Formats: sequence, C-alpha cells, structure tokens
Amino acid sequence: MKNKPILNEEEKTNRTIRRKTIVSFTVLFAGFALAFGAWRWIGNQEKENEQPKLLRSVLNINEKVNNLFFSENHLAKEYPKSEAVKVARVNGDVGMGEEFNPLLWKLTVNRHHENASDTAFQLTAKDIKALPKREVIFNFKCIEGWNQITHWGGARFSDFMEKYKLGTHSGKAPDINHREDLYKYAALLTPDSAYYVGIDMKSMMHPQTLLCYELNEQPLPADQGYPLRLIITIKYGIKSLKRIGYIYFSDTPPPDYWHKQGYDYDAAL
Ligand SMILES: Nc1nc2c(c(=O)[nH]1)N[C@H]1C(S)=C(S)[C@@H](COP(=O)(O)O)O[C@H]1N2
Ligand SMILES: [Mo]
Repeated sequence: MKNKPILNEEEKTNRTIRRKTIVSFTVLFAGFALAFGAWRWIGNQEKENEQPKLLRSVLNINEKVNNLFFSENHLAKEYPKSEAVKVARVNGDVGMGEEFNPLLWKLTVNRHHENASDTAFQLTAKDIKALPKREVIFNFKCIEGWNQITHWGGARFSDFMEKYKLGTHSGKAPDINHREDLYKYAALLTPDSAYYVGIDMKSMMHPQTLLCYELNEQPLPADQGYPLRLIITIKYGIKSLKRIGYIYFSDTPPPDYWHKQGYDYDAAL
C-alpha cells in the first residue's frame, strides 16, 4: 500500500490557493460566456426587427419626444379610478386672486426667454383641448406632509411642445437627435405673476406631465386652477402650478416661488 504523501503546511496553503484560483477563473469565464450569450441574443433580435425587442417594447410606451429620456421605470405609480378621492383638497392660493376673469383668459407662450418680445403668442383653452387628452391617477404629494390619490385630465406637455414647436433654440419641434437644441428649463407663471415655477426640461417632457383642465372628469374647480394648471407626477405639489398664465423657456433656472423660500429647486420625488 502506497503511503499518502504527507503535506506540510506550506504545500497545503499552495494547493488551497491553486484551487481558489481555478474556481475564480471558472466563475469569471462563465460570466463572460453569459454576457456574450446575452449580447448575441439581443443582436439576433436586432436582425429580426431592426431594433432590439427589449428596447423596442419600452420605446413603444411613449411617444417620439419622450423617447429622448424615458423608460417605463420612470413613471409614477397609477391607481384605479375607484381609489381617487371624490373631493380633492385645495392647498395654496398664491396668484389665485379674485380679479381674474376666466372668460378673458389666454395662455401666453414665449418660444424663447421671457424678454424675447417678438416670439410670444397666445392660445385658448380650445387649442389645448385639441391636443390628445390624457388622464393620470396618482398619489399627489405636498411637502407639508399630506398626500392623496387624485384623477386629472389634460394634454401632455410633450405633445404641446411638439405641436407648437416649443422648447428648442431652433424653433423646431424637440428632436431625439438634437438634445443640444433643447432649452434646459421651462418657466410657468400665474397671470398675475405672483406664483411661478421653474422646471427642468426632462421633467416637462415626462409622459405624465400634463397641461391639465379636468379633475375627476369635470372641468377644474376655480380654486384648483381653472382653466389650466400643471400636473407633474414626479415632483412635489409645489411645482404643479395652478392657473397658468405664462410659459417661457430658458437655459438658466427660472425664478421659483418656493425655492425663494428656501425649498429644494427640483422638488423631485
Ligand atoms: N397658483 C398656485 N399654484 C399652486 C399653489 C399656489 O399657492 N398657487 N400651491 C401649490 C401647492 S403647495 C400644492 S400642494 C398644490 C395643491 O393643489 P390643489 O390645491 O389642487 O390640492 O398646488 C400648487 N400650485
Ligand atoms: Mo404643497
């Protein structure tokens, strides 16, 4: 019977190291193989459909403009209609003075900065309602600590920009291939300019950001911004400006009412 060689401590350690090295390399190699497989799989999908299926299924959700930045993951959670509150609470009345006449209301839009006097034009509620109507039922959150599930209807801000060729330096509709052409911010103000918000362009192009004219499938109540307010699901309530009077675009952060009081400019959720 052959005697098993007796290993001294050093040899034992060397063997352990060798074994561990082999295991590590095997794992690493398996990883490479997997990654290569995945790459080949997406590549094959690409040949079949011109665009990889995985990517395409995400892109289909949104419209042209939104393809710039968004995937399904960035959407705020939506709820069934039955969970929306019947009477939404009213909060904040800055810029909501009584001297306002909704019958004379028009939305003033400046393609460029507020000081660019020759590029402003006006729209009516009818113009906004001519855009495709979208609804969103989401959990509206105020920085004061309350939240409630509310049901809103209106036009996507991205559709509005596409239709009126807004948000770009060139005056063309926002284009996926020309991000450098996009303004960095949109500014919204009440007709009396007492309440005002500045919002980054990416958030304005979000598919759930609405120029909103309905609450619970009825025209907006006066104290909730009739005839037109913003609903922006990915920000705290402070950014959802009620009673929009003016919109303009800018590359520098426009003044923001609550930011001036010391709140975070982005107010992102
Ligand atoms: N014009 C105007 N818009 C405003 C405010 C305001 O004071 N004035 N308050 C904001 C805040 S803090 C919140 S939480 C929401 C509340 O919207 P609601 O009144 O429809 O609940 O509106 C936002 N929009
Ligand atoms: Mo708020």
